[in-house]
Amino acid sequence: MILLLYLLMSIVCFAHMMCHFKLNVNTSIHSMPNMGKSTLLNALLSDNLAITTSRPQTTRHAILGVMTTDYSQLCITDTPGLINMPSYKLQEGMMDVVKGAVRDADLFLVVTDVYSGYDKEENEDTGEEETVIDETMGIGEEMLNKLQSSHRPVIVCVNKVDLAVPKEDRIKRSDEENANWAYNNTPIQAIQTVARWRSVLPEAFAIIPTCAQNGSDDPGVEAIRSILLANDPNIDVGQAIRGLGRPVPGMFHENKMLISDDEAREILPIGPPLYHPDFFTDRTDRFCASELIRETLFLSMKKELPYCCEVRIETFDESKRYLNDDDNTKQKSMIRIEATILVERDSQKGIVVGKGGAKIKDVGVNARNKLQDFFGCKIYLDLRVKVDKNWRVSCAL
Ligand SMILES: Nc1nc2c(ncn2[C@@H]2O[C@H](COP(=O)(O)OP(=O)(O)OP(=O)(O)O)[C@@H](O)[C@H]2O)c(=O)[nH]1
Ligand SMILES: [Mg+2]
Repeated sequence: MILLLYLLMSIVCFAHMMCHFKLNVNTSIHSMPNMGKSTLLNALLSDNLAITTSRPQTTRHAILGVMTTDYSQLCITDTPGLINMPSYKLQEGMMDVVKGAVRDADLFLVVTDVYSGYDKEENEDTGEEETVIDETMGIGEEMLNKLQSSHRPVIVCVNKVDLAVPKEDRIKRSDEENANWAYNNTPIQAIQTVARWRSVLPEAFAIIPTCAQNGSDDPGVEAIRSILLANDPNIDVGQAIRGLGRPVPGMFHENKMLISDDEAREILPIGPPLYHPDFFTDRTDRFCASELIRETLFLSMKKELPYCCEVRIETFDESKRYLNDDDNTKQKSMIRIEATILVERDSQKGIVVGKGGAKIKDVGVNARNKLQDFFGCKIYLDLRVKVDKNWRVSCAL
């Protein structure tokens, strides 16, 4: 009887929410690898859903993050970085993931950095490497054509604006101070990059400098979030834009320096919510656990570890995971995870295991801490390393 009542109440609540719902914004994030897509996803959602490392091609899957407010549901899909010429099956699979996300999106977020749009090329006469302009802004002709012809709204994030601060000044400041300096002084690098994006995407709704690394309170991140949530009467898009400091010419279409709530609302599609308000991601806990271990591996091994590794979760035992709120139960709550790190060669196994097992032990400790933070309970973690020449073939995206 109680269960029936609970069910009935849930249905009524959900139906009530549906009636008041105006928007369901389905947006996907694209760029070349390492520009900060996953960092931006996390900052927009104020959560650490997607792993981020300084290695290109960290993200291998489409990762959906959902944020539901009283007025909208924001569905943001992080995608793998674009690879113009995929050279093996895993990369081909990653690019299929990108194509799927492009097909489904109502709105595109393109993440680029303040130095995008330049390439290195060898001068045929001198043999020296020189910087040349890349007309496709680093995202390749195919993606650029798609953005130009899709008739769907595009927001470009000119990320890593903190790096536009002149080198000699950068060293003396924190990341946040660097970003604030850049917002208030509009360095030439940011002005040029915004202008170049405006010339290739004249219809882009907004081209906004961001420092996604500074998290959800970064003024650039807040400006983008306010546009995506413009349906909320408590959101003031103009105020969020003003928080960016001095306006950069070309930031908005039709030479505007500011946009209103109504203009932002116009680009947002109207529709019922796709997910229950409690829904946060389409990725399972097993997937998140394997990604967090992979992130720890990448961060602790730096360059000596090749890309050719994967983490497979063998056991994810939640029988002692209690989702109860009282402190006593929380303390007893535990998840038992057994995972295998797959590498392609014996030599790679040696690197991951380290001298006397020191490296894998280190990775285990760091990964366990991350997993404990993420799942909010104790973690028992058993890590093994195995050589599997074909893991890339057997790994399903
Ligand atoms: N300086 C600076 N670094 C940033 C910023 N945003 C992200 N990064 C760093 O850039 C690196 C790449 O970030 P990711 O979010 O993993 O990049 P990505 O585009 O998702 O990369 P792939 O998944 O490989 O395509 C990480 O080391 C981030 O910490 C930023 O605003 N400023
Ligand atoms: Mg990523």
